[in-house]
Amino acid sequence: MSFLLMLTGVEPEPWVEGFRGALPEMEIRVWPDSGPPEAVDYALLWLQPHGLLGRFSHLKAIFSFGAGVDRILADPSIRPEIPIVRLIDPGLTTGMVEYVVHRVLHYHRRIPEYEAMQRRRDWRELEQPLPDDRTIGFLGLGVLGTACAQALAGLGFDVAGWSRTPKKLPGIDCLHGEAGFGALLERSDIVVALLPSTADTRGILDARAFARMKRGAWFINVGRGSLVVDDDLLAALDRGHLAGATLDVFQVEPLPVEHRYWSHPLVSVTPHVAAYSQPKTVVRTISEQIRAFEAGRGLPHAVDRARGY
Ligand code: NDP
Ligand code: OXD
Repeated sequence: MSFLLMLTGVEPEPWVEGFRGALPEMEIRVWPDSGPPEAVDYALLWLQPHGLLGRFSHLKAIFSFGAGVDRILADPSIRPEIPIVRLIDPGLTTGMVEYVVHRVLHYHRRIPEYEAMQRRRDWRELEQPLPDDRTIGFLGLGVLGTACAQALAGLGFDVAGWSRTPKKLPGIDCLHGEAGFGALLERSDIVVALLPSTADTRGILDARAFARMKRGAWFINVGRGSLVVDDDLLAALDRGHLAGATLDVFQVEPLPVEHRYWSHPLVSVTPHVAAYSQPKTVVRTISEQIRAFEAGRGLPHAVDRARGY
């Protein structure tokens, strides 16, 4: 059996070492050294060049190196019957919770204003609302959205979330559907986008959506760059409707050097690092799924291609 790692921009050594230890019966190969294509049983993909997967005629399943599968689903060379498994991993979830909680607290505790005051040598105390006076609204209440929402509810924030299907989660006001989308935007002081990129979500954060957000609200995008109409976000920031944005994901990555986001005074940019896949947890997560699949127990985290996530 052979397991092919096709990981663009990722140092392969720790992954090869990890999978060799966890799956000793499997030959671990690193693309482009895939060996005989018909011998490849499984593939692990991150930012794979499109068009190459068709030649692996005996592929049993594809694993995503990340939680988002939009780029894998867009590859026309993947046969429709091959299951694609998204990553649900404790390390990934921890990273996302840390990132989102950090950025919410940054805005909640008025750190951007204190930083501006420091530049003016201005020593004053600003009025500080309590967490339950702030509403944090999550677009997306999946594995990651729910973990972040629960962490912030645990800190005392008023938390709401929006999903495609109705949900009940303790301590979180769960909304769904068209009406729920507008209601969430209108009541939130900080909006966190943690949606996948699908036919239904691309461009969902446009001028109309930003106009529905409270004046002075903050926006955090850790889902996908394609959710946002960039010019509309920049316009909402420029006219002072939004107080600031934290962006970890972009339409084009790496973010082009000339993009306005890099230098906008109200925008914080990070290079798609909110959550990160690490061998320490991910090797075990994926190896256990391969073993379970080989034992006939299925692939519970296989994505629904029609739904797009
Ligand atoms: P999940 O699949 O667990 O959750 C997706 C959520 O989005 C669900 O609540 C789903 O609703 C909701 N959703 C999907 N489509 C719609 C829609 N049309 N209308 C309303 N809600 C919708 O994904 P994860 O939580 O694991 O990850 C979310 C995304 O985060 C990933 O797809 C990826 O793009 C991004 N990500 C970014 C990372 C980074 O480092 N910046 C790292 C990891 C992930 P329902 O519950 O009803 O199905
Ligand atoms: C992603 C990830 O899907 O980093 O963006 O996991």
